[in-house]
Parts: sequence; C-alpha cells; structure tokens
Amino acid sequence: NLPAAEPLQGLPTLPAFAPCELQGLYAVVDSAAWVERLLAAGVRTLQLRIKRAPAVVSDAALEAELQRAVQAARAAGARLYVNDHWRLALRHGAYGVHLGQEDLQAPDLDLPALQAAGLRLGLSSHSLWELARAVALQPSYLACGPVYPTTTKAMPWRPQGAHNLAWWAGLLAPLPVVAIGGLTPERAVNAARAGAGTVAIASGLTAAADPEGAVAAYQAAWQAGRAGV
Ligand code: TZP
Ligand code: MG
Repeated sequence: NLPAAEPLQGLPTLPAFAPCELQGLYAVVDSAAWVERLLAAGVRTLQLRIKRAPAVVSDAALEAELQRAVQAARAAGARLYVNDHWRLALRHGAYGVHLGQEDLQAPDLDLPALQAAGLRLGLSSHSLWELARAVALQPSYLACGPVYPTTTKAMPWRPQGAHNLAWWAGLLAPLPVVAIGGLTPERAVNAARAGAGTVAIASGLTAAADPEGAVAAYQAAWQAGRAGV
C-alpha cells in the first residue's frame, strides 16, 4: 500500500478528475511548431511545456502559441496537455493540464473550474512520498520521474530507476503512470515493461538529428516493452 502522506494544504475536496487515454509515446515540447511536426509524425499525446521569463515571451505571444498548439492537436484528434498555464488551457479547450505539486499551492489555482470543464489533470511526482500526497487529489495520471538522469530540467531528486517505477505503477494501478526523465528508446523498453502507462520524452525527440525517426524508435520500443508485460 501507499504510505500515509500529509495532505496538500488548502485544497478543495473534489471528485476524481476525468480519466485519460494514455499509451505509447507522450511528447513534451516547447512550441506549437514542434506540436505540429510531431502530430505529422504520428504522435497522439503531447504536452506543451513553455517555461519562460515574461520579458522574453509576451502574454499575447504565449497565448497565440498555445492556441495554435491546441487547435493543431484537436484537428488531428490528438490529446494536448498544457503545462502550467491552466487558465489558457481552460480558455482554449485543451485536453488537459499538467501541474507540478508546487503549482497546487498557488492561491488562484481553480481546480473546480478545470474539473467542471472536463479537463484532465496530470501531476508530477519525484518520490514515493510525493506520489502518496498527489494521489489523494485523484488526478487523471501521475508522472513519476526522473526515472533516469536528465539534463532537460534541473532537479534535486535522485533518478528513481525502473525498479521504483514498477513498484509505483503497481501501487497506483489502475491510475496511469507517466514515466519521464532520461528515456532513450532502450530505456523506454524498461519503462514500458515496468508497467508505465506511457513514456514521456523531451530531448530524445527535440534534440534528435532525425525526430521522425526517433518517434518511430520510441514507438517500437514501447511495443517491445509492452509485449513483455
Ligand atoms: N520532469 C521530470 S524529468 C523531466 C521533467 C520535465 C525532463 C524530461 O526530459 P528528457 O529530455 O526526456 O529527459
Ligand atoms: Mg509547473
């Protein structure tokens, strides 16, 4: 069983968030152009993760980028999660929102509004303790990472490894677990075998010499890993 965890303070008691469809590859990208390119390559679950200083990208530019990404995903029948910018996700009808546990402490966060609009909620977790705390909110999925070392995001947490991932996926089932962090195609096989609902990939796609080839490699890795489950 999951250990008892200190509840997140000040959050409303809500029913479970809408279930989500997750399998195979979950691409994590920072622009609408990447969303469009990966949709064309066959990716059907994506996250728009724009981390920016307000002085660098204006609010209007951010909103235009997000709207373009949401529309592209919708036209392709794909599922787009928006990282952080939950108001814009709500306004433009994204499939879901992805938040870190620190985001849950923001005084203006309106979880009931997200839920009423039917948006899915994905939450990050980096340890068994964070997992136990987040599960109480009944999100649509829980991301667990970093599974392996990553340079995409600076994080104080140790890589958790495929062993912990398997343990956590077992504890959380049937809630889907998103494996994230340092996943090469070879490691994605391990994550799929460990019972992850999907493998979330950032640099393995966007820093690849051949992103379309990388999509195919990750999809093949996913199939190989699941075949062994
Ligand atoms: N959260 C946990 S690991 C990570 C995030 C956002 C970065 C994943 O990027 P990459 O390049 O696939 O390791
Ligand atoms: Mg965040």
